[in-house]
Amino acid sequence: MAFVKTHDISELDSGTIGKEVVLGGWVEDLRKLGKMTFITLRDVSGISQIIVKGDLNDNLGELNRQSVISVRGIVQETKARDFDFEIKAEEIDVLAKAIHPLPVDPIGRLESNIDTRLNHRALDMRNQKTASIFKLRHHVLASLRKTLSEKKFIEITTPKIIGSASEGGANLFSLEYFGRTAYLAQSPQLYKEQMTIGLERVFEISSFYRAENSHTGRHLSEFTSVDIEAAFMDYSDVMDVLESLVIEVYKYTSENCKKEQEGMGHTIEIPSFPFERVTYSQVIEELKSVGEKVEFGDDLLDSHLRIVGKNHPGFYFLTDWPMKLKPFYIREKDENPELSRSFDLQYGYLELSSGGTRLHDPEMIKSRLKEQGLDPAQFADHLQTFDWGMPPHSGWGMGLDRLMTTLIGIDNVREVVLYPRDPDRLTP
Ligand code: AMO
Repeated sequence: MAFVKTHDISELDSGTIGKEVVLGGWVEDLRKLGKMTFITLRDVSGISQIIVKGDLNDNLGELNRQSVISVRGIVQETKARDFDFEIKAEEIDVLAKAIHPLPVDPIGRLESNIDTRLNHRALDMRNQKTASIFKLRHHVLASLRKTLSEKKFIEITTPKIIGSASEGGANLFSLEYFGRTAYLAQSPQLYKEQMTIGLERVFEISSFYRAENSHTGRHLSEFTSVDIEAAFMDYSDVMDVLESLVIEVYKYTSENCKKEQEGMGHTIEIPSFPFERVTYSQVIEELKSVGEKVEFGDDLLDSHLRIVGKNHPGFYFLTDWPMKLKPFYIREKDENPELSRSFDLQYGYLELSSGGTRLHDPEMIKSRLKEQGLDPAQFADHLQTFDWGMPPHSGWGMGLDRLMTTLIGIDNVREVVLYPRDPDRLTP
C-alpha cells in the first residue's frame, strides 16, 4: 500500500509532465464513462483529475466520494477546464472508505446550518470555504507575530490556571485544583504587566476564558486574545502599535492570501488609516444629540454602539473613558482624574480591543481595588512586583476571533473558531 506522497497537487508543474508521482487525497467527484473512470482528487493544496483506464485493482469498484485514496501515475497535460494537469493512473489504493450518507456535504452544494457544521467540524473542514477561513487565520497569526517581533516584542506564555482573578471577580470559571479552588485565566493582564520589568515589550497570543452567559455572535467562553504590554509607552503609543498591526494584517493577507479569498468568496479591502480617534465625551454628545438618554459616566450599551458605529464606520478608537468604568489597573489622566488614559478599538459597533496606560503606583492600585470591592490581599503576589522597579507601561488586548470576522465580513465568531465554546456548546 503506497500512502507516502511524492507531491502535493499544487506542486505539479510543467517540469513534472511525463514523470511518475504519488498523490494522496479525497475523491471529490467520480464519473464513469465506458471503461474509463474520471476522478477529481482533492488534497489540501488543490484538485487534480485522475484518469483510470479499466479496473486497475479489485476494490476500485467500491470507490465512492470522499474516500481517501493514493494514486501512483504519470503526469500529463489536460484539456479539462478545471485542472492544470491530469494523472494517468497506474495504481490506486483505497486507504479509507467514506461511509455515506455523510452528515454534512463537504463540497458545500447542500448547505448545512452552522450548528450541524460545528457538530461535524472535521468534515466541514473539507469544505473549501471553511478551510480557506482557517488557512487565512494561520496567515493572520503569522503576520501578527512577524510585525510584533519586528517591533521588538517578545512572545510569552502565561499560566491559564490561576489562583485569583486577573480582571476582577466577575466571569471567572472555577475548577477544583488538588483540594483548592483555581480559576481559568480571563486574560494575561497581571503577568504581562509584570514581564515589562525584565523584557520591556511582551506579547501573548493564547486562549482565555470568560464565564459570560452571553448568546451573541461576538462572545465565546473560550476566545483567543492577542495581548501586548510595553514599558515606557503611553496609551497613544500602544494605539499606534495596534493600528499598524491591524493595517499590516489586512495588507499581508490581501497580498498573500489570494487563494483563500477566492475560496471564501470575499475580497479583503485594506481599511483607510490613520484610524479616527473619538473621545468618550464626544460620543456621549453625539448620542444626546439624537435623543438618547445617556449621561457622562454611563457605560455604552449595545444600542448606543450601533448608533456610534453608524457615525464612524470602519475602524476608530474610542478614547478617554471615565475612570469609574475602567478596571483597577488603568491610570487616570493628569489633567482630569475623572478620565482615564484608556481606549477601545472599535469596528463599527464591534469592540475589537481595549487597553490603556497602567497605574504603576502600588498604593493607587490598592485603593482602586478597594473601590471596586476587590481585596488587595488577593493581589499580593502582583503588588509586590511594583516594589522591584516597575516601569511605566501600557498595553491592550484584542480579540483575534473578532478581528477575523472584520477581515472576512461576517458577524459570527463561531465561523472562525475550530470548536467554539459558548454557554450552549461544550462538545465536540
Ligand atoms: P477586555 O476584557 O476588553 O480587556 O478584552 C479584550 C478584548 O478581548 C475580546 N473579548 C472577547 N472575545 C470573544 N468572546 C469574549 N467573551 C470576549 N471577551 C473579550 C474583545 C475585547 O475587546 N486585560 C484587558 C486588555 C488590556 O487592557 O490589556 C482585557 O482583557 O475583542
